[in-house]
Amino acid sequence: MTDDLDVIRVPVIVANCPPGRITEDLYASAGGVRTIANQPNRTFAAQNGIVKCGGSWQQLGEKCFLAVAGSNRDWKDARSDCQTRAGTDLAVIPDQATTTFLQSMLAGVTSQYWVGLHDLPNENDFRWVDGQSLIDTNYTNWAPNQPNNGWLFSEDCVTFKPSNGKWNDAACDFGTRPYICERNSCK
Ligand SMILES: [Ca+2]
Ligand SMILES: [Ca+2]
Repeated sequence: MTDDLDVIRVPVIVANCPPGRITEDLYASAGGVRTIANQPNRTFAAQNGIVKCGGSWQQLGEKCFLAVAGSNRDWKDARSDCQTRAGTDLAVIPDQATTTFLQSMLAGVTSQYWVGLHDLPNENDFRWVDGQSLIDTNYTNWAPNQPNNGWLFSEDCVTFKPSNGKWNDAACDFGTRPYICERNSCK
């Protein structure tokens, strides 16, 4: 046996990422072949820094999105479920291009989906899970008369309505919903 265990194969080229590194999990999900056993945390240099999302994930530029339906959760449990996947959190919608993409990804869907926007620490100071404020992104898409922080319950977590792309603040732990996870396609 003369196999060079450091040789990797280049995954399918479907997106342009900056030169860099990808995780083994992401590499495998992109159709790459694991060549080094028993090193689950090892990262591989991508020869051309290019990788696709893999599985049911949908790609927009350097981002991968996954709509999770059929196992509805409250907001915190939805976020936890996203975070069980490497490098993943609830989706951030920083611009109209992302709104349009998610609308097309969920065309015909009537449910409202949790996304990664909340004002849990400070009322009416909405932040994305990546730390960006709405001033940072300079983009909002609230439904009319939202956010209203509810009536009987405070509303500190935000839903995305695929049919019109609009946001509503909703009670984080009152009722369960489908949700959208996001990760970077290039690690
Ligand atoms: Ca609130
Ligand atoms: Ca509301």
